[in-house]
Amino acid sequence: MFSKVLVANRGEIAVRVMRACKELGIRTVAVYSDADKHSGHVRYADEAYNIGPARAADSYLDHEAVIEAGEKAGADAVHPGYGFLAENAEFAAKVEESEMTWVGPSAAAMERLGEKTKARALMQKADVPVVPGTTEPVESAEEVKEIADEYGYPVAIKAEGGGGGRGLKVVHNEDEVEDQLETAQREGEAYFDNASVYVEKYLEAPRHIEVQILADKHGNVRHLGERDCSLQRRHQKVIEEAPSPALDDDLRERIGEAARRGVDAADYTNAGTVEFLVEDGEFYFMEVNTRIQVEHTVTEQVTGIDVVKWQLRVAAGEELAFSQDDVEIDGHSMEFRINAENAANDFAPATGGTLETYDPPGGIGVRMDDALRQGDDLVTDYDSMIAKLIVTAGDREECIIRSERALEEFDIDGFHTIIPFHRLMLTDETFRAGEHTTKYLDEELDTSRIEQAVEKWGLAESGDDEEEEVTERDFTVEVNGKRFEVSLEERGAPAIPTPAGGSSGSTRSRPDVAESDEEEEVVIEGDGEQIAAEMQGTILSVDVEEGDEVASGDVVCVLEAMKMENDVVAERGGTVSQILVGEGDSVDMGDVLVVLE
Ligand code: MV4
Repeated sequence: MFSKVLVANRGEIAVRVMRACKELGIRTVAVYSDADKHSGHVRYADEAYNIGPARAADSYLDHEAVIEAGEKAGADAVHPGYGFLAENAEFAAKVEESEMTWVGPSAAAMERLGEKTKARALMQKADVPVVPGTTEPVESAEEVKEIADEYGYPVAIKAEGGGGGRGLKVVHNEDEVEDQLETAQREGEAYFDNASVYVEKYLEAPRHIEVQILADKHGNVRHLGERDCSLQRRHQKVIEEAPSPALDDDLRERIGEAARRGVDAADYTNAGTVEFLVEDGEFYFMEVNTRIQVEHTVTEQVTGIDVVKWQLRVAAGEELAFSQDDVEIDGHSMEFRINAENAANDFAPATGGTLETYDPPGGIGVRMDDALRQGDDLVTDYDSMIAKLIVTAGDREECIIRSERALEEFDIDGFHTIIPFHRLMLTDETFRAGEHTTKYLDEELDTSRIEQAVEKWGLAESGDDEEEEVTERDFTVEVNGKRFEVSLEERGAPAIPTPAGGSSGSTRSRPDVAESDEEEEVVIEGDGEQIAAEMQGTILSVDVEEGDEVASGDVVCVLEAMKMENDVVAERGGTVSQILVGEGDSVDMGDVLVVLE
């Protein structure tokens, strides 16, 4: 086994990998950009190396910087996580050529499966059903039309290098062929440096089903069942689950075996995912992801198999210690991506903020994969996913109820997250019935329901948050022995100075609230008369100055409360020694306004 692994990633997946390393007795090396100096994966690692500026291209994507850090640290392997360099065959080859081991499929296997038409041809040969279409790139509109005539419209034109919906164009009739072909080629060139495209029959409302694979270097290939990732928004997965509510045991068995066969034929090692589209009881190969995926967690939950640990073991040459029959799917698991986005504003990512509160859920069936803690600043240079909540239970129904409970417990403050959206989904009939397809969120869900969900479960918003200063105070009160949490909001007024001394017993209590910088501590001196507000209100005028002599009954200031002007008068009289308020100030009942001596 390795003794030291460099994790070429950040955030939750870097911590996830390091946790597996720790359990295997492997020391861990983090790499980080300037933006991640204080990030969770850096804190977690045994040692950490700065590999460059915030921009990913200058740090996490810099092949030489990552390899150099590994060499400096004396690491004997590199784990890429997901994203960044994880599916970069060129980088994998560079690691293979170094002293270090690449924890992933060989660069050659990545290349075999990276190009979509090659992968389709390979799968077809291994008797894995592929979407009807071409296994050779197409070049002309005429070719596209011929294929469409054979299978019927709509057809999809897809970029060879494609992924994540980019370079995917749907053609509904002959008139659209020319434009869409050109667009797909242009996008392929722009995003993947590859203008080559191919054509498939377009399935109108498929489900996205993917199968987790593990393969060792001794010829053993196992599948760990499927995940259902049909709940996607603009090609971003939102909730993933295992097993799929849309498969019966027969289809489940056939799809798992097909994935296993396909990967076997590709001479593939390490972890991988075979993606399928499923429609009308038929399944079709789509592509292979040659990396650990975000949603691997739900597979781990229902199989009890630690996929990341096995990635490390098979990379080190160990043999898979379980047979296909040993793999049993037990219970149900869902993963909720906790993205720092405002679902009510078209899922706009947060542009900054601090985790004022981070209080994740716990208890039975709850797993948190994250890399942050309360007080951290949000790093916005990369993706918006800050954590994953994984909930596991005996069956799907219990999993939904447990997820509602866990999401209700989840307390995050400082920026928006999509927790309200998740809570909406758990009440959504289509999702609860497991009937959603890949077009559900983009084409069918009524977006006003998202706004309502954010209103109901989102950040407590201060009405007009641009202009108004809102001071919030939380109190715990007991009434007849029953506990109540009381939250008071003070709007539109500057914060009130706190009389820190105050012997009269009338100074108000102030629990831990964030004090604004301008606020000064006020110390009441002497033991003369303290004139306090008898009710909460606003100071209309202050009618005395320091040093003034006042007699019993003299007005010292005017307090507006409940739309009435109230004279605040001296009781005993004396010399004004301190004035603690000014015109326009808001005061609470009991606040000391003027002190006499
Ligand atoms: C398709 C398809 C329907 N028919 N191919 C989208 C991302 C890319 N990797 C493949 N995608 C699709 N390919 C055929 N022949 C529908 C999609 C698709 C989709 C697939 C999985 C999950 C969500 C999706 C959302 C829209 C379209």
